[in-house]
Amino acid sequence: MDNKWLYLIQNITENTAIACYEWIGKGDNIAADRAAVNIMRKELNKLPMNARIAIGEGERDKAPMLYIGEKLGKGGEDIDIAVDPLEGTTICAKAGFGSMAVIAISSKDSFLYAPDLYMEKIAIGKNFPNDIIDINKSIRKNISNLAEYKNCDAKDIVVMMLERDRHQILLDEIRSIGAKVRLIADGDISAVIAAASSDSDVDIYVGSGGAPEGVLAASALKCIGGKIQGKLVFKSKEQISRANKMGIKDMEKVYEVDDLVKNDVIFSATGVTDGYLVKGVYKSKDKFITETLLFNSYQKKSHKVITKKY
Ligand code: VTB
Repeated sequence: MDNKWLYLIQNITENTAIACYEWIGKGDNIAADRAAVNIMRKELNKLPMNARIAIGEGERDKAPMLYIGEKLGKGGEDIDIAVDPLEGTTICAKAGFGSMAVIAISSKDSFLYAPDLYMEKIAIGKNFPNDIIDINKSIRKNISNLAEYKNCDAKDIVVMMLERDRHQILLDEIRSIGAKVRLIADGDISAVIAAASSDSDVDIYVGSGGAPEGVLAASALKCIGGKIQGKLVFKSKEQISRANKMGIKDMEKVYEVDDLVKNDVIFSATGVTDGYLVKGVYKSKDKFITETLLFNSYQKKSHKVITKKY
């Protein structure tokens, strides 16, 4: 990976966010996602690369997809791409908080090649000892370890999680510990990045969300630091055999950043609607103003880039 890709990728998430602009608050998730996918595919096809979608949108959404295995680009360097053209389609449709256009690129076979399943996740920021979190331990233990290391009370710990029925037991347990829970409607890539960033008050992200979003979040953490552990969630024999065919043998494996993204990576996320990390795209006279998080792992650089485009 080198810097020439940084701005090419930034340009794509910016243009994708701009294409979503007309669908913000229109109540049509599918149209918003389609607009994002179409422009992202068109823009990716202009690049000098021999690229493959390693992490794409899957069957879970039944949305217009950039599908796993799809080939893109004009020819050139072998590259693998992870995309979430519109992370938070419902957020965008409801003009809610925190939708983004997201891409990560890396060398061939760098991203975990996994089917579109759920993944249990736990994530924190950098500069913690390695054993502070353990996805196989109770949430009580994880929060108390974190509080002890931070020299604070468990009641001061801020936990971010998706508001889902499947999280009720986890939520009750966290509340019984007394920690503060910030529930979000969608968008767990942002949530993991927020947990990893020192300029957010979120201490830890927990819960199950999409596995593709887990790989994209790990791409960001590979650049900015922080720790994520993820375990794929299998709900049927069919899902297990599909994963098996994709090379996954250990169904209990705990994936960390370097398992999810093996090599250097570039990550770009442009806000569609205002969120914890970036502002959403807005129009000022005839220009679109966008805010983008642009990270790379080889220089450990993270920028927030504000761009005006016609
Ligand atoms: C999360 C979230 C996404 O899917 O991964 C979630 O980050 C998991 O699926 O924004 P459910 O909605 O079924 O819980 C999204 O909400 C949408 O892709």
